[in-house]
Amino acid sequence: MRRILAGLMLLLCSSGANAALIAYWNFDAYSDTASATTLAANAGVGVLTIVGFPDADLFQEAGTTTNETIPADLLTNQAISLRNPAGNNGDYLQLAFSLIGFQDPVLTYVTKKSDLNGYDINQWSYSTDGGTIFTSFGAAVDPVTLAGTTWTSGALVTRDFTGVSALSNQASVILRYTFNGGSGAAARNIIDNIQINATTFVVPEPSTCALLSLGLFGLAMSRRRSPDSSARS
Ligand SMILES: [Ca+2]
Ligand SMILES: [Ca+2]
Ligand SMILES: [Ca+2]
Repeated sequence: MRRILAGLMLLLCSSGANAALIAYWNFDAYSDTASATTLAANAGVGVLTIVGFPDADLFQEAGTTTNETIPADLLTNQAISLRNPAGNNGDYLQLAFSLIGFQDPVLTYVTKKSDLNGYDINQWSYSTDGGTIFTSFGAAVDPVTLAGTTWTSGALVTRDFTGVSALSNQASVILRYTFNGGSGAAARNIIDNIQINATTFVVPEPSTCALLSLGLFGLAMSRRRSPDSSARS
């Protein structure tokens, strides 16, 4: 009986919303010379900003098709490379976008560090007030160590913000990625194919779902109580 009720509630309460692409960066044609620090999304709507890294520490490097979506990276081998860990610990990149009409964003991207001197404590945080207050989210990312141009499946990173209601239906969402833990000047971290997907915003209200669930719960409780109620009285 309880299983049937749980199934019923799940049916009644699931929004059935599909994930939609909010913003995507593939670093197509990212350039060593005069490296951009502001990048419009290649699909969807969003702006990636790099703060702190000088041009001399920003490069393009061999990327991957892992986590690539439409449009494809025309050069297929472009990723962004962030160097000189000793000089840039504490610097960050951030993704700004709107979640109006959306909730439960999921962030995915591929990343690796060239060697053990690369940034290995990279912390995501989020803001919904235009970038004044940031809230740390999840464990710090220690990217897989991969020398040269190789990529493996271990390079795919996911940060699932599902259930972070503070982000739901917000006009100004910023996800910040702060680089730390690096040493030396030669190491670098490489990032490619950043995606943010989210589901349709569902207005939280005492919905049919909640009322029905309450009713079903009440029914379950009364059924549970009835057989032995005489023994207790
Ligand atoms: Ca790419
Ligand atoms: Ca550069
Ligand atoms: Ca710096």
